[in-house]
Amino acid sequence: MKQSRRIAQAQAWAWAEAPTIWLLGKTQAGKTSIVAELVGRAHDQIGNGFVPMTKELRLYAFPEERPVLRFLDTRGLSDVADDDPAADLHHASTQAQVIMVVARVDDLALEDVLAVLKPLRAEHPDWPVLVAQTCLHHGYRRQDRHLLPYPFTGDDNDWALPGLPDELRQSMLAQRQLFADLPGHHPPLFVPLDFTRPEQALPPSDYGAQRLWEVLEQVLPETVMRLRASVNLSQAEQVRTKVMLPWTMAAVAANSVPVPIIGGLGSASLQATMVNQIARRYGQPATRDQWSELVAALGTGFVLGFGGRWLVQQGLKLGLGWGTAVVAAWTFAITWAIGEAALYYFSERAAGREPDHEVLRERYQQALRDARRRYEERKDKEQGR
Ligand SMILES: Nc1nc2c(ncn2[C@@H]2O[C@H](COP(=O)(O)OP(=O)(O)OP(=O)(O)O)[C@@H](O)[C@H]2O)c(=O)[nH]1
Ligand SMILES: [Mg+2]
Repeated sequence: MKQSRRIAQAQAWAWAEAPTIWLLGKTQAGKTSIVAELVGRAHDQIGNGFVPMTKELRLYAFPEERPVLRFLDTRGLSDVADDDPAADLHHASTQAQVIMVVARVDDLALEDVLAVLKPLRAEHPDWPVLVAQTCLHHGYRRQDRHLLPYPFTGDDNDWALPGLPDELRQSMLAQRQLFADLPGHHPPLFVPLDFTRPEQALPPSDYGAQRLWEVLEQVLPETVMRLRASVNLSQAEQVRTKVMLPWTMAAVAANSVPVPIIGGLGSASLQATMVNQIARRYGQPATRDQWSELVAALGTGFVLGFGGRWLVQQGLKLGLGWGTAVVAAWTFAITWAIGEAALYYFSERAAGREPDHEVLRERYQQALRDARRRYEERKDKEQGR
């Protein structure tokens, strides 16, 4: 993905109050059921399996009082055949940042869905696409039950699962193949699930819900951070989750090592943009003077210390290329630490106090240590999955 695109995406997510996930699918595919399961509302809007139910676009904020995520439930596609769906679809496409296609696993007639999805993905190649493959038990024989614990990973391993009913294997594979030539940077993420009613006697009734949350976590890292910390976020925490984390992740993804710090912070770097946004959050335009003070306060330790030493010892001596794991960890740590320093600096200014340079340096050093741990934890968690 081009760096400019990544920046634009990070910006969009950092600025959006809560990212919106668009549920797209044919009528009675299970869209509203997913909303109901994830946000705990809309149960009365679920259909009977035959007659189209959802009649208009509906936005569900989650949690309701302090939304960090929104689900945009839309009418089933075949339901809009008699009138023009273009306006609805256009409206949805301007609201959402993530698409969740919902399809019954045995439904291979997805032309209508793909006709909407393909041009959309061509226009926004970096939008994550999830495909919820619902109603798994449609591929079961009478005696089959859900495989437990939930085994699906959404990739080729799914075919080799012991005990997977043949019919389900075949339809799941055939359905995934329909998405093979979807334009865009990444293939869709498939999540098989089955949200049943108690009388269907297929426990658990939320089969696959946990996996769906995990996949959302993968595509919306900063959102999930917010979700976890959504109760009573202090302003500093808000800056961390809404500004620092997305920008730090963008810096890692874009491989944007903050080298320019050696000669002062380059104004075009992702880190500089992050600092400007932090300043703005505190109602403090980051002036040239403030920039100089911030960099000067960090001192030679900042310029030559962690970063400089690392560059010389690791980067140049060992000839490590950009893009290695070490560089990623370092980029994460230093970007995060710059954010912490800026957070302290501008919050003090906003409170009408002179930032204490000693404290500023301490914050920076502490943040470097914390950030490295934070990064290792993230990585371990991802690899452990
Ligand atoms: N067994 C099972 N039933 C499901 C699943 N998802 C949905 N259903 C059932 O399918 C029917 C339709 O579900 P809805 O969630 O209303 O589907 P929808 O896509 O919102 O439908 P429209 O609003 O009409 O477009 C309901 O009877 C649900 O209980 C699933 O994963 N497993
Ligand atoms: Mg519905």
